[in-house]
Amino acid sequence: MKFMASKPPAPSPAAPPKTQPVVEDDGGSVVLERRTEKTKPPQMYQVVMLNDDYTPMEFVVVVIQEFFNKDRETATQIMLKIHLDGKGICGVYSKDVAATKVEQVQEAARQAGHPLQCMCEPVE
Ligand code: TYC
Repeated sequence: MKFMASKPPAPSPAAPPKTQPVVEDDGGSVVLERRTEKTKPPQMYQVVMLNDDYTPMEFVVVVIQEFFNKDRETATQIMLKIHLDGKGICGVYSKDVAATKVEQVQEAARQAGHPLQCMCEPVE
């Protein structure tokens, strides 16, 4: 007959998920606390377009229609707001989508030879 020199190591208990704190009560039972912290919504980013003295109004309207999916009326209102206030918000998106919109606008402006500028910034 064969005997083991020592007991095989007991499997270590699985670690509890960090989001669900585990508390042991007086009786030694394991109690899962109710989770009070909710998952935060992702940070959103607004694409802000800047005014300049050279880019034609019509070009800005077409860019806003094309890349920000606005109808002509809305695109015209946004363009005029930028023209009058110096800047304006074209749309609000997740970080990656906002960054892509900025690149698309910059590339369209570069190709057309206009100094149109836009950027994305976190929404407060
Ligand atoms: N100010 C420009 C003009 O008078 C028009 C314009 C509007 C340019 C919005 C840029 O983001 C802009 N031709």
